[in-house]
Amino acid sequence: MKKLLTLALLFTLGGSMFAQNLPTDKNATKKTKALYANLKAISGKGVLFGHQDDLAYGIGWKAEKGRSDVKEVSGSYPALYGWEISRLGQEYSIDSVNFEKMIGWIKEAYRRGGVYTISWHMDNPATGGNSWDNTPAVSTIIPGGAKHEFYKQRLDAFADFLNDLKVGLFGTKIPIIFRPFHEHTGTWFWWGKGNCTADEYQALWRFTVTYLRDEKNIHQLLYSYSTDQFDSETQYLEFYPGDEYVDIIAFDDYHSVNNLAERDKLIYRLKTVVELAASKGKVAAFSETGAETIPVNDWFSNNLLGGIMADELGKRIAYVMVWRNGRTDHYYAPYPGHPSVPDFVKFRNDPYTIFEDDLPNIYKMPR
Ligand code: BMA
Repeated sequence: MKKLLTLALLFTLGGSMFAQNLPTDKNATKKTKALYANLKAISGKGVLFGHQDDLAYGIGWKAEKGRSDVKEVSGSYPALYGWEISRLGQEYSIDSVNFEKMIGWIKEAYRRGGVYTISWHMDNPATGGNSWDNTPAVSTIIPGGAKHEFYKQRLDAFADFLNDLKVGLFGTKIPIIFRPFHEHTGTWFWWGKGNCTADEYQALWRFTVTYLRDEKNIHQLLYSYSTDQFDSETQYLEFYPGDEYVDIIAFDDYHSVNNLAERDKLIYRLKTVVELAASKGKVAAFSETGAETIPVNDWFSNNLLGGIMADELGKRIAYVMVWRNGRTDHYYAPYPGHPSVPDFVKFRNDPYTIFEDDLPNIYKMPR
């Protein structure tokens, strides 16, 4: 409770300084603007903790009401929930999450004050293969490309999905941090480095934002630009589509965080996104990380929080998210009985980490 009150006060103080900073979508909904202002206000005061597919499944269970591995080991749900919409339009996502149920979970946790981010491992539109089929395809879906209409239909399906994410008498739309075409500094996705040019990537990004916002009337999105590892600002910005199209400056990294000898790289990346975000009036984030099967018992307090807290600038990211608890050989958050649980509880109790029950009303504009 004390942690909650302190955070509420800090949000209020921080918010008043930043309330003028709006998302790129001038017609963003009130709640989307409030979420953005609060994410800015939190910079330097705490970091939201997130987990992919948290409510959909965990180790030893699937789609059971109220369950969450994070909650079962720490007492609270995460503050941020990641969801993946690959195969949107079919019944189940690539990770076997039923889309109807996903909508239900998103509404449920929104009512508790949770925050959302959505990624999209989109199938390769040129070949019909999956997102790891890195046959060049971006040029085919940008305006003028042979598959452009097909891509618009994918965005139409996404817009329908977003329009279903509404609650209350007035159909309030749930704000979502949308993180398309992620990890593009890597070569493994069809939109990644080597598989399209920077110009093509930027054209794709700008078309996506413009189409959803101006044609589909979607005003509940914050757009997150999210690279994989990078070692210079030039590399980070190589595919950057422009300040008018990005709200959140982020990166994914499963490497430097798992090799303590590379901590300087992690600090550099955290600092870089924080500095870029500050100079552009945007939010910085560590959009994806984790250690598969958590082989190190103090990973959360040492590798992750230790890395975040190691530098006064680097710690100013707004959130960090670990990946999904998919299988007994592919999980990133502890589950009951896992040897890293005591350390995860320590991480959860650290005054700097924010779980769902530490959140103030993040959808209310700070004064
Ligand atoms: C990857 C793995 C896959 C999953 C994909 C999309 O990192 O977790 O099993 O299908 O993300 O969520």
